Amino acid sequence: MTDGWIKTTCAYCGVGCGVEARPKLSGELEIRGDKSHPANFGKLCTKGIALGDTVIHDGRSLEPVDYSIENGKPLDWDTATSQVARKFSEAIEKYGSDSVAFYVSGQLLTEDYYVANKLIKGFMGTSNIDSNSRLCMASSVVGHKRAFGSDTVPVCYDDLEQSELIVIVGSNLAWCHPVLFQRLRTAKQNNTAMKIVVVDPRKTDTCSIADEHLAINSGSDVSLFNGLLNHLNNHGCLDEVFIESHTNGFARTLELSQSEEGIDRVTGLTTEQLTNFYQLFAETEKVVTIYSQGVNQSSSGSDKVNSIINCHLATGKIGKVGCGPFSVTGQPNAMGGREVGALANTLAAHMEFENPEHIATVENFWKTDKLATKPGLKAVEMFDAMAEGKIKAVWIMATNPVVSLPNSEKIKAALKTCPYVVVSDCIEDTETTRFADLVLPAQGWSEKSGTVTNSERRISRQRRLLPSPGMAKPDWWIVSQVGQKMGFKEAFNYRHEGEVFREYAQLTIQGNREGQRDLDLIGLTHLDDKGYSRLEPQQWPVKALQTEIVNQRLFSNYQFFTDDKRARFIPIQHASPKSHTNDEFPLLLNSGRTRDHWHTMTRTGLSARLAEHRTEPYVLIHPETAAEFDVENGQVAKIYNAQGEFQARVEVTKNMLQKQLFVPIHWNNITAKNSKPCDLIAPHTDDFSGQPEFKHTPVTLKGCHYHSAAIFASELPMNLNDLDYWCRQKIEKGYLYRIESSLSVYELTQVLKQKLHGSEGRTLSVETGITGSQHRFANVIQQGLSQLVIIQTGIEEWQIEEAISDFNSLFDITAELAFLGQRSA
Ligand SMILES: Nc1nc2c(c(=O)[nH]1)N[C@H]1C(S)=C(S)[C@@H](COP(=O)(O)OP(=O)(O)OC[C@H]3O[C@@H](n4cnc5c(=O)[nH]c(N)nc54)[C@H](O)[C@@H]3O)O[C@H]1N2
Ligand SMILES: Nc1nc2c(c(=O)[nH]1)N[C@H]1C(S)=C(S)[C@@H](COP(=O)(O)OP(=O)(O)OC[C@H]3O[C@@H](n4cnc5c(=O)[nH]c(N)nc54)[C@H](O)[C@@H]3O)O[C@H]1N2
Ligand code: SF4
Ligand SMILES: [Mo]
Repeated sequence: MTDGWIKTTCAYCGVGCGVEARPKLSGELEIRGDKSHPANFGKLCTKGIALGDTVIHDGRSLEPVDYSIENGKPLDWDTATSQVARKFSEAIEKYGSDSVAFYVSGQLLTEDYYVANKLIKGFMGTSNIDSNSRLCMASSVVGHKRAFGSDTVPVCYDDLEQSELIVIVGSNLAWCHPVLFQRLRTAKQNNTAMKIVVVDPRKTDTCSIADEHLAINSGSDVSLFNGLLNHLNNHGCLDEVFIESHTNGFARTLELSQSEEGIDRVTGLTTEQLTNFYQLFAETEKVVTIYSQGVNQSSSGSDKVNSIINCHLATGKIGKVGCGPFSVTGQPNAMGGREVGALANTLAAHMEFENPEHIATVENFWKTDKLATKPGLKAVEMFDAMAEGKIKAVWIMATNPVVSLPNSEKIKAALKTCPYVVVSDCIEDTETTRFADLVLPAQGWSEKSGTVTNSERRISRQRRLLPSPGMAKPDWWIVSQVGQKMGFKEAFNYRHEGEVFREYAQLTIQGNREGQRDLDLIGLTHLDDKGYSRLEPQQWPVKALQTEIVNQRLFSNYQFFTDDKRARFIPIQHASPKSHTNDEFPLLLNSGRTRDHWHTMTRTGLSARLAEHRTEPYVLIHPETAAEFDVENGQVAKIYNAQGEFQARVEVTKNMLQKQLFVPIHWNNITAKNSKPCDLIAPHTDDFSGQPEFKHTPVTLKGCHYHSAAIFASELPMNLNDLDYWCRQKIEKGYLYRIESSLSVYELTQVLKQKLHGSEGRTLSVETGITGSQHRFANVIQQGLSQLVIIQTGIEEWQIEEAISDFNSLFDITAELAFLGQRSA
């Protein structure tokens, strides 16, 4: 921490890169990678590098606002938190504890998460707290608990570099965990014997380092890995000593996998592809299988996870250097949420409802007689119950469910039905805050302070870098205030986040003296304020404060967290996804991520740099499918099914399998017209984990034949919902809208001219230039050119680029007339 550089952790993915930031007098942040951080050793990806672009205050939620009053009434914190306490208490009194719920997020810090879990499970007496991690990691949690008796990620990043074969299943590591991907690429360059196999229906950028890409049919991973288990058995490649000494359930598991039929047909792979992959796995000593949402987000997600773990157990490829199954986490603190236990079906700190001793331990520790003793509603169930009127008060923190949960219409209906909806967010206008009775302004990255845990169980500090705007407060503080006002003064009397962390660390050691549980932070229980403030990254279990970088892998003693300390094989069989294509909806919709955007774009949508990689919602489609459905590259197409519709620009590519479509999850009704995949996705879930099937939706598609197009650059966001198609891109001096319309050029010109007066009536003059079929006009306000519009029958990409640069560079010049004159000359 020299020269004003402050160490913190990236706001985005589960790689958990160390960042150094230096606030400038202007309020901007300089950003660089932290060379001493064991996750990234100084490297950052595009999103990490652009963190400084996103600390601007555009659209921030600045004060608590009561929206039950027309147009919203600003409240002070005391009134706002008293209202939440009163409404939740009233609901509990009248309808019982299970009538209230929290829906939280892997973007909370561990301290926030801990306090929220403590309040609802410990003092409101219900386990109706679930997290967006249900949409993300739940199947892995089930898989781990079934196999290991605990939610343990056994490997560390170092294992990737030491491995000889990396199997990447349902993960676009190159875009979603870019620094880990870079580390892997370097490791492969340094060790030419290292092999990489990618298993994904799509050919992604991750395949750029792969020796083999297995483009399996969507949803067929269990069949692939059951086939592998059989191959290992048939070719004498099992580790029989390991199976015999450290596991249970092998015979039954093998038997069931032997009944797996037609693996080539189910997976769509050739016998040669299968055999090559199976031989490679069998012959290689050190294998890591990385997996992510192509595995988890499936109606057989938990089984996919166990089919992978089964193969690692059968060959003893676990607990050893360079070996193991590796579920990479998505959000910066997905792991922290699992640790504190803020999921509906876990109690706290890796303790479980099924164990009476755990319940007693938590009850004593929290000094409460109100502890919930049974699991609560999982995310999809929670919103179902809400739609049925069973939830009377809900508090949503750091997640945007109207965009990210399946069947958006149903989520909206649920929120409308719920009598009291509180949303804590940093951003004022999200699709979810639009349904809130009360919006609470939360501190965001760079303002908040606490800890996060990355994919390799490494706990790092996020530090405060900048003052928070308006009245924004940390989530743990807001929840604590409500806890105190509900009458639990003592239990929520925290003065700062360090106190919360210490208490959480203490909880991890209760009843854990003999190492009964994997999560043990004894080495952090005595951290004083200075120690917390200076805390360096710590990889759990933390038996003693780590003063140097450690790389620990769990299960190296082959002792698991089951009663008999043996790992469990889970017998499974391939099951088809819950919905199927048919004549009406013959295409399969897959959804996922883009390199430079993050989820619902509330953050990355603020950076012009990040917007450049992908400027518009797109749909990837195979050339033959495009021809069959009569759509062309660059055309806007409509994708639809009985539930909803979606628009995006067509990108024809051989990287897709035939009859499959891929769309990004980022655009939504704030940033585009009808470009939200969850409008189409049904809430089918995995029976064990409750995780939704986001990657397998039957749909169909048709091209849109619009008559006119426009570019609209504007200093301020616009409301264009009356138009057929629009999407928004952040540019340096404002926003760029791409528009397509079924109106004629003339008609669209008239409509868009009306929009010029949108900016608070500050218009000084409107100038129009028409050249040939091109209509061009601008709205001039006081000091600058606030809007620039070009309308034609079609817009070319070069024209857009030119318009952006015109808009950015001419922004400060008052003489727009000269500009327009020049352009039409
Ligand atoms: N740039 C960026 N990075 C992110 C995020 C972001 O929003 N943007 N979000 C973070 C979060 S929260 C998460 S959870 C992670 C997600 O990280 P990933 O899981 O890597 O991302 P996705 O794009 O959702 O899906 C991964 C792949 O699964 C494939 N897939 C679909 N169906 C199947 C199948 O049946 N089998 C197999 N084997 N593969 C299939 C898809 O084609 C896709 O390429 O990313 C994290 N990192
Ligand atoms: N179709 C489809 N849907 C998906 C997925 C998919 O692959 N396909 N993936 C799923 C997965 S894995 C995930 S993780 C989810 C992500 O989905 P969401 O969690 O809904 O997405 P975000 O945009 O990250 O929402 C975070 C919100 O919290 C706010 N926020 C940020 N920091 C803070 C903070 O410190 N405090 C508070 N109170 N608010 C904060 C942000 O402004 C934003 O509004 O999407 C899921 N939905
Ligand atoms: S890899 Fe993930 S944690 Fe690292 S800089 Fe990129 S987004 Fe941030
Ligand atoms: Mo996620």
